[in-house]
Amino acid sequence: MTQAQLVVVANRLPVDRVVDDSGEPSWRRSPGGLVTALEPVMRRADGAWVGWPGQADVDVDPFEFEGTHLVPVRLSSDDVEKYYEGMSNDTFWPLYHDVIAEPRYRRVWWDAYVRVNRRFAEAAAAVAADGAEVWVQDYQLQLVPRMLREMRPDLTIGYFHHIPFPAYGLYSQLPWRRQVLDGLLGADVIGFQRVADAGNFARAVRRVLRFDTRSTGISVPNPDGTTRTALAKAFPISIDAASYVELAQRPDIQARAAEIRRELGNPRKILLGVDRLDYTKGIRHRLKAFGELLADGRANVEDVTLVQVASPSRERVQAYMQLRDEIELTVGRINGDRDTMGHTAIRYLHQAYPREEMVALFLAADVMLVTALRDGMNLVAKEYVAARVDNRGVLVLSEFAGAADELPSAVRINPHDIDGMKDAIMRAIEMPPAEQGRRMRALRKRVMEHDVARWSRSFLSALDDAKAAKRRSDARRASA
Ligand code: GDG
Repeated sequence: MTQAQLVVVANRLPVDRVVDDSGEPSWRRSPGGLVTALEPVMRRADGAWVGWPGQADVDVDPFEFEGTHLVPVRLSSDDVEKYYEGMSNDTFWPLYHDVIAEPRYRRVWWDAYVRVNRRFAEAAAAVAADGAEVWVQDYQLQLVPRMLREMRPDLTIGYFHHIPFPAYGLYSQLPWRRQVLDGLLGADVIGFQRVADAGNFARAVRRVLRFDTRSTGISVPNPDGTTRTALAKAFPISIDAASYVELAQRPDIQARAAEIRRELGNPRKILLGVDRLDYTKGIRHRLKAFGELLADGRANVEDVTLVQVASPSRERVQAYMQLRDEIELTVGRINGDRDTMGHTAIRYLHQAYPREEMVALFLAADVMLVTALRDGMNLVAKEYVAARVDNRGVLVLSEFAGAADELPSAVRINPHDIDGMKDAIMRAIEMPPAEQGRRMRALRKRVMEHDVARWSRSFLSALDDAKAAKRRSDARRASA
């Protein structure tokens, strides 16, 4: 049985199951940034990755994949419905994104969440070597740190929260607010996207559990009456920036960008939105602003086109079905009112594209619209910036996306302020090349220097420090 020195625990394994023409199933690395960031680390550390393979009711044995030991966790279709679609995506997701949609609190979902979190914790406990480090990812697994600590007190445990942590006034709605904080505090290092998220978490801990917090340290009582300090701090995630540069420099992708412009009828300016179709992303607000600019005559379809890629997401959750209907109604209305035979107002694409096509779109887009109402980070903003090797293009960025903390040279907007957003879009459309260049160079400097490898290094080095501190305190206790 494999015993790993570093174990990643995430809802999904870093691979997708694909079936070739002859019907043979195999595994393909999934494209995400987390996977790219951790791959070299996992190879070096003899790492293991615990996660769901993505299909319900399927048993898969542990297997090796590109230097990583993969440990599949089985989910039944009932688990998927209650733990994943229910508790994770219909309770935690809306609650943690400031109740943009109404969270549903269902006790049967919570029971499934506890049960499935325990299954992940058991799988991690079984594969971790003595004294290993375990890194738990995201809101689907908030109880795993505590469960794992109880099963395996020798481990050093980290947790990273990819989405926002809300203000206490909202968090306090959660019927299981105490259990979730206790679950997270099983970790030695708890990472957040923004300083504000870490602050909200510490405040919730003070209010609900009455533990002392000081700067980034939280005093957590041990079962034996002593206390330990958990670190709760911002570690803003990033992208594999170099790989975007590489794609953006490829002649075939640059040619495709030019072709996209031609296919759209050579508008003077192309605006672009790329999002999972999710109510947190502010797609409706963006459409409203753009629709009004056309109606006011400040922009016209011969001149300006908005390309909106809305990749399919969580299609079995009610709120997402409704959102899709609303967006498609709005797009249909605007296009119906404004299109000409040769030009469209909004080219709406409810599809997922390969990364090459995404980068071609980034290169074709004069203005990138990131109008999230709430977003942990928003990697699309960073991907656009990394792809603009020509130092051109304008990023319009919501102050409610985590990325806004790091990217002050973007054109900043409050997506709730439709007039403000319209002015910002016009400013972006009309921005002179010299100003575009100044801003884009500053944005690129930040993204190129703070890439995802740096993010994982900095989190893992905090985990190493926690491990060293733990060894010292274990030694002290043994000699006392
Ligand atoms: C969560 C948090 C946080 C999208 N459509 C296509 C496609 N994408 C890619 C993007 C980007 C990723 O998916 C989306 O990442 P975001 O960060 O923008 O948003 P979430 O999915 O909500 O991610 C977020 C993130 O976790 C990391 O911590 O930043 O705040 O909500 O990489 O490019 N990629 C391809 N085709 C598509 O159609 N290839």
